This record gives sequence, C-alpha cells and structure tokens, in this order.
Amino acid sequence: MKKKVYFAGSIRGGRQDAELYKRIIEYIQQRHIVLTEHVGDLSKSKTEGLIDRDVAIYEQDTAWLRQADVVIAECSTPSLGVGYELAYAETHGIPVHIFYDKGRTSLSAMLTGDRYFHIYPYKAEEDIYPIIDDILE
Ligand code: 6K6
Repeated sequence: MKKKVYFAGSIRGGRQDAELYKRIIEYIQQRHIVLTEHVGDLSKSKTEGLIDRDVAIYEQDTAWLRQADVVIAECSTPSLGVGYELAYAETHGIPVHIFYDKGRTSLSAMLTGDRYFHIYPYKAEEDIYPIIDDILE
C-alpha cells in the first residue's frame, strides 16, 4: 500500500545535503508519496520557496505532518525546523525514523535520548535504502 511520507531535511540549517535529500526522496517516490518534495529541490535557495510567507510554510508543513503515515528525517545537517517537526510528529503519534551519517554528525541527545524515535546511524549512503524498504514495506 502506498504510504504518505513526510521527508524532513535541513533548509535554513544549511543546504549542503540537499542532493542527498533529493536522492532519498526519489527513491521513496518509486513506490510511495512524498509530501515534502521541495526539501530536495536544488533550485531553491535557503530562503525562497513555493510558498513565500513563513506563516504559510508553517501551516502547510504542520498540516502535511498531521496527514503523514510516517516521518523520515535525514539529520546529518542540524536544523531547528527538522527538530521541531520531529517533536511535532511525536506529539501527534506519527512514527518517526531518523537517519544520520555517524562519521560526521553527533546527533543531539534530545533525539538519541528519546525512545519514541527510531534512529539509524549510517556509514555510507547505500546503507539507508534497505532500511527505508523495511520501514515502508
Ligand atoms: C526553500 C527551499 C525549498 O522550499 C523552501 C521554502 N521554505 C520552506 N518550504 C517548505 N518547508 C520548509 C521551508 N523551510 C523549512 N521547512 C520545513 O522545515 C521543511 O519541512 C524541513 O524539513 C524543515 C527545515 O527547517 P530549517 O530550520 O532547516 O529551515
């Protein structure tokens, strides 16, 4: 069954992993629906977007979060917005799966210490995809 996936990744926290987000989003889209395709849109800068106003962005993203079957986050680049989304998903009872590159990131204890979250430190990008298959099967 097709799932609605809320993919979370850094925007104003820094766009250095935007190409990685795009590849993960395209992988998920082979079989499922990604509500947040813009997170991997390399043509967009940190501050511009489909929706200009921050209030509209917040309202759209929290509405998508409430509709999502699952949240998948790539957290190698720290982002306040992603941290907020993860806590918001927990409050709404939506399963949360967090990936980060353990070779370059020390994840916040507020994530690693929260037993609600499913956390996957990875060594190489190719480790991510079979885990995503398991999450979405
Ligand atoms: C810029 C690039 C693509 O779209 C834009 C316009 N801005 C945003 N549009 C949609 N969602 C956003 C935007 N800015 C932040 N978010 C949400 O917060 C995304 O769902 C990301 O997962 C998260 C990133 O937060 P920051 O704090 O890194 O910006």
